[in-house]
Order: sequence, then C-alpha cells, then structure tokens
Amino acid sequence: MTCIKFDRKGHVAQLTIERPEGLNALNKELLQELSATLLQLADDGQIRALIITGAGDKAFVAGADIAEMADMDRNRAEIFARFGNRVMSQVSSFPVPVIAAVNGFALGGGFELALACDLRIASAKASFAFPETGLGITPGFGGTQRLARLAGPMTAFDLIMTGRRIRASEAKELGIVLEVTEDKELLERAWEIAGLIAQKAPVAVREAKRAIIEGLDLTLMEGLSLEQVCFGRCFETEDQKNAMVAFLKKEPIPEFQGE
Ligand code: CO8
Repeated sequence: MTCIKFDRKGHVAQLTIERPEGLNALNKELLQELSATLLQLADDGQIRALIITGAGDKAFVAGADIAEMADMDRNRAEIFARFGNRVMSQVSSFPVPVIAAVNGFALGGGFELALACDLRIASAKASFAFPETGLGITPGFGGTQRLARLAGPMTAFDLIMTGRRIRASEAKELGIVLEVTEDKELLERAWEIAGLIAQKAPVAVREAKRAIIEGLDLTLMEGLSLEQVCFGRCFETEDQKNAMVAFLKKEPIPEFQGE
C-alpha cells in the first residue's frame, strides 16, 4: 500500500489516507487501495472499531483527483462514479463502526468519504464543502444521497448548489459532525470514542450497526422486523448470557469476548 497507512492497537484500527502531492485527493489507485484494505479488514473479527483520517495538517481529503477527471467522457465518468460509490458503500457497510477523524479540508469526494462513515468528529480547523457544481459536475460518490438523508434535503441543496465552505462548528450545528475538538486532540478523541465502542459486546455493536444502516433504506415496519432479527442474534452469544447473569448477581460485567 502506498497511499493508505494502517495502524492498530488492541481492537481499534486506523487508516490514514496519505497522498501529499494532491492534499490526499482520491485517485483511482488510492480508491483501489482503500477498497482492498477494507475488504481485508472486514474479515478480521478482532477489529471492533475503525478510524479513517487524512495525513498531514492540512487536509482530510481534498476531493476526487481533478487531474484524473478532467478529460473523462460520460461513460468513463459513470464508471468512475460507480467504482467510487462502491468503495463508499464498503465504508458504510463495514461490519464495525467507522469514525471519520476530519483533520482539515473535506471537500467533494472527501466530504463524501466522511459521510460514508458512521460518526464524524472534526478538528476546529476542518472545513467541508461540495465544490462540484463550480467545476461543472454533481457530487458522484454518494454526497447528494447521504447528505440529504443525514442533514435533510434543504441543507443538501444549500451546500451542493452554493458550494460554500463551512467550518467544523457549522457542520456540528447542522448535525453533520458529532463533535469538534482542538486540532491536536482530534485523534486522541477518535481513539477514545473507538475505545468505548470496542469495550461493548462486539456482536451487539455489529448487529446494531446493521440495523441502523440497513434500516435507513427500509420502511418503519421492515426496519422494526430487521431490528428483531438483530436483537435475536445477540441471544446466541455467550457475551449476552454472561453480561446478564453478572448483572443479576450484582457482579461486574465480564470483558466481552465477541461470541
Ligand atoms: N485534485 C487534484 N489535485 C488537487 C486537489 C484535487 N481535488 N486538491 C488539491 N490538489 C493539489 C493542487 O493542485 C496542488 O497541486 P500542486 O502543488 O501540484 O500545484 C496541491 O494539491 C496543493 O493544493 P493548493 O496549492 O491548491 O493548496 P491551497 O492551500 O492553496 O488550497 C484547496 C487548498 C482549497 C483545498 C485547493 O487545493 C482546492 O480548492 N482543491 C480542490 C478542491 C475541490 O474542488 N475538490 C472537489 C473535487 S470534485 C470531487 O471531489 C468529485 C467527487 C465525485 C467524483 C465523481 C466521479 C465522476
């Protein structure tokens, strides 16, 4: 891997997107590496939370690589968007929660990558924008869909049609970002949140993520049925039995084993 740096401690892993020559802009090679890494990690039963961040002190990801898109025709653009969307869906359907630690510019495809994550925290200097309509294109890696679902269609209209860049504090007010941290504290806070998740029962966390993410595409009744299935699945685990027995005996809840 040349553009994705991997770190791991305990049950938490971190992917750092590192392409200094283009402010971590997403080109095909980077997206392929990200996809391959996610595919490999998805099968790693030991990982309980994943953090994605950008290398350097300036950008999370400054968008898709404009140099690579400039001479595309309609067909190639659609193929590129389909590929990018597949990678973003790998992020959103990753089996454990994914935290975007947004450390700087999150523009276009970079904003879309953050939106594909489950939780977003941002440093005070981070900023978000969809510059696409000012470049003659629409967002193409899921931005129109995920932003409208997350923050409502009006916010999606505002940010996508005007292209205006918002600071982390406004992103928080709009419900796009969970928390804003001091610049230097971003990763520490991301690991803290990931650590809290990693302490919870792994099967329960995975099933809860599945219920939330898949439920967003369902009717309420279908979503409630899905939740029942996810709830039932937890009762096949020793973790559920041990935790409930310990609670009833007024003993400390034992460390979760993931089965
Ligand atoms: N693509 C390619 N190169 C980039 C990109 C990018 N998105 N962003 C920055 N760079 C490059 C610059 O060209 C520059 O290269 P060089 O050093 O060779 O001149 C280097 O990174 C540093 O950038 P700047 O000198 O411009 O740094 P500044 O601090 O002056 O500005 C900005 C930083 C504001 C982030 C500025 O670089 C900028 O506006 N970048 C473009 C941001 C943008 O428009 N992003 C959206 C791209 S479109 C997109 O993401 C669509 C996604 C869906 C695709 C659908 C598929 C069809």
